[in-house]
Amino acid sequence: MIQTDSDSSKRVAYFYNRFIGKFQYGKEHPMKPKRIIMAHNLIVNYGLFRQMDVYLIREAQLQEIGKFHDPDYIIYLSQFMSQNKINFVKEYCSANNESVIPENLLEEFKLIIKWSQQQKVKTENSEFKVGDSPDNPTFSGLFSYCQLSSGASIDCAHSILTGQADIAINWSGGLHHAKKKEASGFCYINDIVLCILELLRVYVRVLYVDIDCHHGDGVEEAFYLTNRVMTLSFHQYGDDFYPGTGQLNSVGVGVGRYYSVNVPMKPGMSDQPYIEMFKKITSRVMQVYRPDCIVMQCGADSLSLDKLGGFNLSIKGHGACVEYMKSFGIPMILLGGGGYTIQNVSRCWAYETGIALGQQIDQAIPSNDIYYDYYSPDYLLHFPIKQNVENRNKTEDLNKIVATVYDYLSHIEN
Ligand code: TV1
Ligand code: CA
Ligand code: ZN
Repeated sequence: MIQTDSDSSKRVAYFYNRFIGKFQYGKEHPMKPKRIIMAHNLIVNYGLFRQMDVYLIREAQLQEIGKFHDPDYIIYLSQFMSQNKINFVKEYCSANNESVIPENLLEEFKLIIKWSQQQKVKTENSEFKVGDSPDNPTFSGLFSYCQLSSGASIDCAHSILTGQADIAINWSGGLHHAKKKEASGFCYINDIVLCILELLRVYVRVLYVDIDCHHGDGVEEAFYLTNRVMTLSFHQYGDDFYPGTGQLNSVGVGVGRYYSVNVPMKPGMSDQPYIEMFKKITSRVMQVYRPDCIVMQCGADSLSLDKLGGFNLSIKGHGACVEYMKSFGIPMILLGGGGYTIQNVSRCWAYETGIALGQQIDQAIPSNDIYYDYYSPDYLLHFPIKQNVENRNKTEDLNKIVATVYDYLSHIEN
């Protein structure tokens, strides 16, 4: 392990709960929560956990989720927890030959009923379509999964606000497509919006940076009308690539005008041009916006060889973006997101946990890792990127994007 910066004094809070990795969207579904366990195992086996404050993720409560989401939608989703837990309890009771529901679960059910009555939730809900699209299936424990993912992102905000940490990490968060009352793109509850809303209780300006290969539409939409959050997304765009939003000229509305920044790119982006774009844009954003805090969505589907994304970044290139944002020295929250070639996702997030700690972890994957075989044939941290990939972005197109973004940012008053 090599110390890569003189500033090793950054306190890092890391949030984890092994239950998250146990949920399943479905056998064929590209989103695999197991990658969170795999990343965690690397983080443990590389010895990184010893240098961080490791916190157990808790489930966000209904009223916390209600700070952004629609009460009817929350109650609708919560059935996928209750049913699961009721089944669990039934199994538990029959296995133990008992007929009583454990006290804590009973309390939980009572709270849900009480909250839904307070919120005047309609009982007949047909307007929500979760489960209709294969992207957003209903699965056992779905709501618990959402509660854990968002509980961690909310607690990331708290650990920053209380001064307990300089950098807080939740690799199970970053579900940037979820809307106020709609699931989309594998995302049901928007942990990022909930995290930022918590930060806004104290901070005046929050910068959101999204390097997932997809556009961060849910976060952009939530803050489209405000100047207290600047959303900045780098993403693949065109040829019906999901979700189809995030054009260069989507800049925000009203007082939010020019506080949404989009960097749409064609497939094939490799390290050198991507990092150059990233630095040119984020340096100007930092200069004009001067945020109090950065929330970074580190979706790993922008890596080479991803099953869904078409970019061609190496782990070092992806990590260079995280390192660059860290170099501004203001509080930062790192969240996960997409990433569908799971052995590369875990590699990437372990490497970036090292970056948060100012440490460069070894190239050899620790041989005691339970998932060691996933890292064959080389068993190395840095995988070779795809060769002979054409970057379909011309230098002049990229320069034009930078010039346009600079022009938009010039409208922001200092
Ligand atoms: C079940 C089984 C679902 C196999 C979904 C890829 C699947 C996809 C599947 C898939 C798949 C998408 C669309 C189509 C819009 C729909 C976490 C017209 C092999 C943050 C979400 C991408 C990305 C959604 C999420 C996208 C994130 N691509 N196989 N689904 N409809 N949906 O295109 O940004 O990474 O692909
Ligand atoms: Ca993005
Ligand atoms: Zn994505």
